[in-house]
Amino acid sequence: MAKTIIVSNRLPVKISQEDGKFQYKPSEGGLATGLGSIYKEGDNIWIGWPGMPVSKSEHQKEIAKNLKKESMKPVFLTASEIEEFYEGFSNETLWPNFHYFNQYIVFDDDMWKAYQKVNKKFAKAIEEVLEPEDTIWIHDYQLLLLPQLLRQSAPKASIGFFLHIPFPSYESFRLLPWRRELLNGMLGADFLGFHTYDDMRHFLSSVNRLAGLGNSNGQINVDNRKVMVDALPMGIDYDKYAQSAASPETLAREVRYRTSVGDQRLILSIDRLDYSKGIPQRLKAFELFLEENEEYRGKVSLLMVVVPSRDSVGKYKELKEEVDLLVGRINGKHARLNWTPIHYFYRSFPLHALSAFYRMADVALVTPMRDGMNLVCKEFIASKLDKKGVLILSEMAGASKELSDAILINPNDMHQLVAALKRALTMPVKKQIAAMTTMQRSLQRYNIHHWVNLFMERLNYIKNEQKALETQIVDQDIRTEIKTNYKNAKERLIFLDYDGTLVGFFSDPNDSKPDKELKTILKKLSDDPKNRVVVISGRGRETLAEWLKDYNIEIIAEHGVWLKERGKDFRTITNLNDKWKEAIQKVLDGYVDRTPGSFIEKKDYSLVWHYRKVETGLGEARTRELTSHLKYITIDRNLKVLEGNKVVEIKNSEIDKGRAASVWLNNYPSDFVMACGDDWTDEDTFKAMPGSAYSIKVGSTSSAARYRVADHQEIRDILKSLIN
Ligand code: GDG
Repeated sequence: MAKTIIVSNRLPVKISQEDGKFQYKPSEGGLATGLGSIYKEGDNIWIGWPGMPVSKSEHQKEIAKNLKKESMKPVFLTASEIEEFYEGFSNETLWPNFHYFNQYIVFDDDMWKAYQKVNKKFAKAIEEVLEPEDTIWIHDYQLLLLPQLLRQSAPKASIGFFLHIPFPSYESFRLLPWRRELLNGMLGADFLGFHTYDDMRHFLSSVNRLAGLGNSNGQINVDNRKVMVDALPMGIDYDKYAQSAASPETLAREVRYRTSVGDQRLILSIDRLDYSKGIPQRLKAFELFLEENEEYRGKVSLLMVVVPSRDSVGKYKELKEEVDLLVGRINGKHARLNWTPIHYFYRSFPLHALSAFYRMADVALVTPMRDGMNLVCKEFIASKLDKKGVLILSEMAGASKELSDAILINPNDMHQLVAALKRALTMPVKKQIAAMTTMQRSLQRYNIHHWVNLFMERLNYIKNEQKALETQIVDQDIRTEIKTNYKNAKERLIFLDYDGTLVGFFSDPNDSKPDKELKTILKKLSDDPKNRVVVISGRGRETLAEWLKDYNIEIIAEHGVWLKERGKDFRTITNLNDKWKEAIQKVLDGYVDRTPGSFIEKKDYSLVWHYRKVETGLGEARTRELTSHLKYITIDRNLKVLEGNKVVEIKNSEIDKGRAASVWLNNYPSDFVMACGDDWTDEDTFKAMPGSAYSIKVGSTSSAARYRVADHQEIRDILKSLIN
């Protein structure tokens, strides 16, 4: 039976050694709870590092055996791998880069090598259990190369990837010497999920710039495989936090803690020790708040939990020292015998203690400089059973996109933060309840289970799309069928689009004249007296007439404006008018003035704005502007505006390739009809074809054609098989 394989750097288990014996404790992380319902089912399995170096092979065997019972499979890392792959490349290169702390990046080839090596190690561990129908869900920045490694060994596998931290803008990502390899690694997945739309668009922009691949509604065509990218904000196990907040153990703790803290109003802050979380900035803001608002001294305390993390990495050690100093300084300066400004804990607490803190807090102060999502703020909201309390949230956290009812702040703006604290502490209860109610509703709905289901649903969706495209592929059987029907036919009609179908794309469109191979194909095909070969293109009639003059070929030019039947001159399909061209040309001239590298192509009944030589991104932005501009000025002129491959074309509405092709279909009844094309203008041709025709689309976007091939070379191969 097909199974699901979850892969993350860490397994959802904490292993410790007591008196030589290994102890296993499930970890309480959000991901572990969310995926718990999946990985424990049937043959499903979670693969990852067990969190400690284990060098002895008998220990490894014992741990593997015990974890197997819990549906887990360990990947053991050596001490140097932990240092170079995990602490090194993952946490000293990728982490700072993805969180825009570029001054902290360590560029080190050995760490990169270790990263590659460990990703391969993970790939091997997966391959040991992987079967063809399995689904693999890979998590996070430590495993960016894994999707592509698995794609190579299992081309048909269903591979999903989720990034838990931000994906940086291209301007940050491009700094990494290994940016292409990393991106290529990720593109091995079928579905890539990010927390926010910003992360998703940053990723798509890097894919565009580094791999030259555009996207349509988040779908990218990677080596003829459809890859989907989407924003899928991770939720929390809402009920777990709500229930924990109501539990007797939590209530008992709250009473105890209250007695110790006294009658203070409480501001709560909980994070892992990390420079991305903005802990020093938060402390300084609290200090400034006390200095500017004397009346709150003795009345408000900051309860700050910092969970130890990555303390063997240099920057984290420095941060720890900075935080210790700041807390010491502020407490030293402001404390009174009966009041401690900051209750600071550098350790972790059990869930019930956290729940008690969440319940007690009047204000949660969540102010990361950058955060992929941030779950703490969501847990705070879920724990507020009486709906009283205020969340101050950094706009740099992914969660801010969902929690717009919080007080949103820029963590670099100290004065805004101080003002936010004042606002939170004076907010009327009614307002607190209103904001909390809205946020709770949203978090209840978009909870962790919803997130897991949606991820799986999206991955299945794109896999099914891929399969649907595959069923139409021109395989050997279809080739044979085409060939047999071709041979048996008495009259044949063959429509061939030119660019993208008979030739590939060149940076200069004048380079795409027929080459030697194409010349031979066109010659043989058009010399056969049973054949009528029609080249049906968007190009101007002069170019086509010149390039095809040596063959017995008929022509449809300018997407159907000009028709040339055998032995006759070019004629237009109807009485077309071109009076509109002057006014539209003026508009286009304005865009050429503002867009270096772009130019206008003038055809008899259409105008084309080309931007293939324009800076990536700028051309696309101008296209959006131009098409919305044209929408208004073409409305009463009977024109249509069409976007193509780095072009925008304006032409009369009554023109399309399908109408032109129908002229041949009506005049020359045939018992073999074939039409080949690659872009949306060819869709009109495909739609005009009779049901028995062989309509063949080049490429993997959706199409009305019956069949599809990967590239123009395959079209040539099919044509060659017919004429030889
Ligand atoms: C990464 C991304 C993204 C904290 N102290 C204790 C404790 N915690 C738990 C919290 C929360 C979790 O740790 C922290 O999660 P965050 O989301 O806030 O931050 P990261 O660890 O940096 O997580 C982040 C996340 O991945 C998920 O995609 O949101 O942006 O950086 O659940 O409750 N748990 C216990 N004791 C503590 O003292 N038991």
